Amino acid sequence: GISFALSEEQKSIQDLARKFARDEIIPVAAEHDRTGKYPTEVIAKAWELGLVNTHIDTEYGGNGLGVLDSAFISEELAYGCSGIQTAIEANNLAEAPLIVAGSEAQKKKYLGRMTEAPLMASYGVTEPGGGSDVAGLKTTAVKKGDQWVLNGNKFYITNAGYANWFFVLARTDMEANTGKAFTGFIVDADTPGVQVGRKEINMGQRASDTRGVTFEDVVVPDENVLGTPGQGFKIAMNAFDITRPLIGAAATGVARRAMEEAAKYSLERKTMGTEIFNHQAIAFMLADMAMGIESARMMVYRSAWMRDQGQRNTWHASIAKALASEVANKSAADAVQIFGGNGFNTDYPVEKLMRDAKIFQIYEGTSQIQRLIISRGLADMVK
Ligand code: CO8
Ligand code: FAD
Repeated sequence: GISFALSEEQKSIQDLARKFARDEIIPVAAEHDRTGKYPTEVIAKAWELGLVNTHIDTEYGGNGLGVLDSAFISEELAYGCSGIQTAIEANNLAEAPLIVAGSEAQKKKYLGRMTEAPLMASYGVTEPGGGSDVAGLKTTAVKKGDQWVLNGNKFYITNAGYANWFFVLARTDMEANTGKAFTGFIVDADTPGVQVGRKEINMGQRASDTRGVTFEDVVVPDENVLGTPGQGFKIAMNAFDITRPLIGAAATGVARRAMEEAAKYSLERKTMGTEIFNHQAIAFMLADMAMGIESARMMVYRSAWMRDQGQRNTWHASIAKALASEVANKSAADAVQIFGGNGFNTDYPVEKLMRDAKIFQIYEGTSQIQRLIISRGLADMVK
């Protein structure tokens, strides 16, 4: 039957991540946001505690956590700073295609490596020409003997400046339909021909590292093909079934932070002879935040749990991701409103939350793309 209770182990994972956010992330978050400095030290400490690369199986040196367990961590880390959390989460995304389709040898080599040192990895799908239309990607890989030669440009790749290896999606068949036209590759970052661009200056989540990557005649051995040639699109999509619930969890963390900061402020700030919390217009904004957060978290848990049970969760993951990212944006914008002029000021915590929240509606599939998946699923249900 249904249980909403967390096990003792789940509570301790959540507590560990919550304490880490409080002690190690929150004190440095504003500085990383201001300077854009990559949070190498924070990530190394999180890695020591097992808060990075959470899905890697014990067989390869990891903790083998499920998606639900990872969601507890994502919410807490993002509560501290979603820029730092995104840098950490991007490893999970890069590793997801290997978890979905990697061979024993690939997992041992590339996932094993991530558990031996605090390395970073990147998921390279989006290109300058477009990210929503994955079927329209232009990067190519051509087979030459027992090797592949990759050419193309990827853009907005998280962790690219620090990645030890990349998951890269490339077109390998010009004629085949989408489901068979692409292949996924693992590409070592130090392979000749891999060129990483400058760090992009983003509106929010500024601790995270986003760059373009160029592949010019990059030679990749056959053994680095994920699954079989032609399976790449499905592998890339299947990876999102693992990570979209986690984006939802992170967005929930940002929304919760906004709610708590705004609630505390509203109980201190006075106007017209009373705390602003006592003006119903303010209290109801807070109530809306609570409604959104509780609902978003339930969808995150449900979609994560489904994946852990081996059920297809694509539809639920899209609902969780879209809902939570919209709750985060509304909550952060309302928190700024509740802080008044102080909300607009960088000495207070909520303007950062508003800037950070926006990306949740864009990366890992925009809100429009999630609605495309949700509405298509709905059509299938009633057909
Ligand atoms: N699992 C398995 N197979 C799938 C899945 C899935 N989830 N989804 C689709 N497929 C299969 C289909 O069944 C179909 O198979 P077949 O050909 O056998 O029928 C085939 O794949 C093609 O599917 P579609 O017909 O649905 O393909 P479309 O071209 O219509 O495209 C989408 C579908 C939904 C529009 C897809 O292109 C999409 O999801 N676009 C958004 C891309 C996206 O999310 N990009 C994110 C990039 S990564 C990123 O942003 C990282 C952010 C920061 C990282 C850090 C973490 C915090
Ligand atoms: P476009 O696809 O050009 O979309 C433009 C607008 O049109 C959007 O509003 C979109 O919703 C809408 N639209 C497009 N198609 C449709 C449609 N069919 N129906 C309705 N509306 C539509 N990518 C990676 O591969 N790896 C990463 O690590 C990564 N990290 C990122 C980090 C950051 C900070 C950013 C900004 C992006 C990152 N991305 C990454 C890329 C991200 O996934 C894409 O930006 C996103 O998927 C949208 O693609 P696009 O920017 O090309 O927008």
